[in-house]
Amino acid sequence: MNKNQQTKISKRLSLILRHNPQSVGLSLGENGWVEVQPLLDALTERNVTIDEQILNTVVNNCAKQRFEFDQTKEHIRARQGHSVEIDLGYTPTTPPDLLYHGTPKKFVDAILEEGLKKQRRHHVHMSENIPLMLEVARRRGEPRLLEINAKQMADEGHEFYLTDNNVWLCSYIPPKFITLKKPETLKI
Ligand code: HQG
Repeated sequence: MNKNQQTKISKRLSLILRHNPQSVGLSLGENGWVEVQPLLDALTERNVTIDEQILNTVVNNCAKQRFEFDQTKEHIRARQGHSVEIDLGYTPTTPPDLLYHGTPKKFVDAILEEGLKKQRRHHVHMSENIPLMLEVARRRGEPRLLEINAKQMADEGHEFYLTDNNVWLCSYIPPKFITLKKPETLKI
């Protein structure tokens, strides 16, 4: 299976496991888990050639590690990024002092004014990985980096969650905790 085929399957999995399980006649179970076998059957019925081995390959090779199996390997879910209403069951975790969020230049003014909103997803996504955040920003335009004073936010009672692929989640970030990093300091 080449990279293109893997990307195609990964995108289809994202669609099903984060946004539209009904598109293949499924629904998300508790904490977002879906049974593997019905998922494989549903995809196969829709001419996506996939078996357990291919699914393992896609999940393991995914650079962002978006998906995870449970311990029995009978269930799979997306680790974050959902738009459907689902409780992922994450417990609040103390964040590092600073976190980062990448966004295109065109959104910066609004964000500094209104804060970072989760938009159609469940949470705002942040990371300690600056290059990754810049890559996320680049999806939509000229990248900008926002530094989040996570320690102060946590001290003031905001809750943070950490996924197993090291994405930090939060429901909203008020402007006072956000600093725009100067582009020249990042060599972007
Ligand atoms: C922006 C993908 C204007 C926010 C990515 C972002 C990531 C505002 C966009 C993951 C705003 C929402 C998440 C405000 C926030 N005014 N714009 N007040 N508040 N925004 O896709 O963080 O590959 O929901 O900056 O790679 O870009 O799918 O969030 O630009 O890791 O696994 O509104 O999704 O991961 O966009 O991306 P998104 P995101 P996967």
